[in-house]
Amino acid sequence: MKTSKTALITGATSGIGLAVAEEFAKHNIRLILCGRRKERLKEISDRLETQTDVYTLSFDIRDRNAVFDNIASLPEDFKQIDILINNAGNAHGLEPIAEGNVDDWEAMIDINVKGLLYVSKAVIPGMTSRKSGHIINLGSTAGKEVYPKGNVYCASKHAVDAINQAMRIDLNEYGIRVGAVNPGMVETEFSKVRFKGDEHRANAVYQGFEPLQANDVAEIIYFIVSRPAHVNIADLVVMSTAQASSTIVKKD
Ligand code: 8X3
Repeated sequence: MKTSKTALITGATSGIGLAVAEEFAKHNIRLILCGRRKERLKEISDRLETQTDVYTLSFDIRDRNAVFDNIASLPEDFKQIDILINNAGNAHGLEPIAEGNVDDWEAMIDINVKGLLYVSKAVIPGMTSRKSGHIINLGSTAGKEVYPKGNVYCASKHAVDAINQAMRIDLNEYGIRVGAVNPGMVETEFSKVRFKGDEHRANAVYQGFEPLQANDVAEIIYFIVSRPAHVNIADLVVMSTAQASSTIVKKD
């Protein structure tokens, strides 16, 4: 008889997703770790298996069939997903709308919006049939306000905000908890991806102030999932103390 809960985490190979996996492992939550990078998944799984049961799924969240096939392939003892952490998401580029790269736009919409929907569509039926479950959608301060050159990234995170609200409404009758965590600037590979590997530009984003670390967000997510069953943290915004909005950051 299974006693601890099972969580599926997307984007588990780095940043907030990895930190959540580590935090959950400490608390003995069983893990299904999803990501594109097989070797990284293997390394992480080898490390966390000393603390909890871990199963890994390697797929590209943009590939609809791969999402459904992989989640359907889960072995019997990992099929019951109690907690879904919709974390996978990226920014690609930071350009004014007139100069934006269409491939970047598509990648952000495909990963941040469509990928999140595919995974949710694959996981939610198990939750509705059991009439229980907890979904946490990783939004962003970029889903609460729009900043210069953020255009499509902000649009994709505003979509996550809308989907989070919609899920909470549509899943209400099943007793499923749904909530979003919307972080501001977190020092991860986020800016390196946004600036296509330009470390200098990426590092500059987090210089001159103390940004959030992935672990700060992971601890909050564990707090959310460990509340009593009648408590649902519906929507949470977290920024470093130095940050007041997307464009106001107190730097040294
Ligand atoms: C990350 C927040 O402001 O760097 O989602 O785009 S921001």
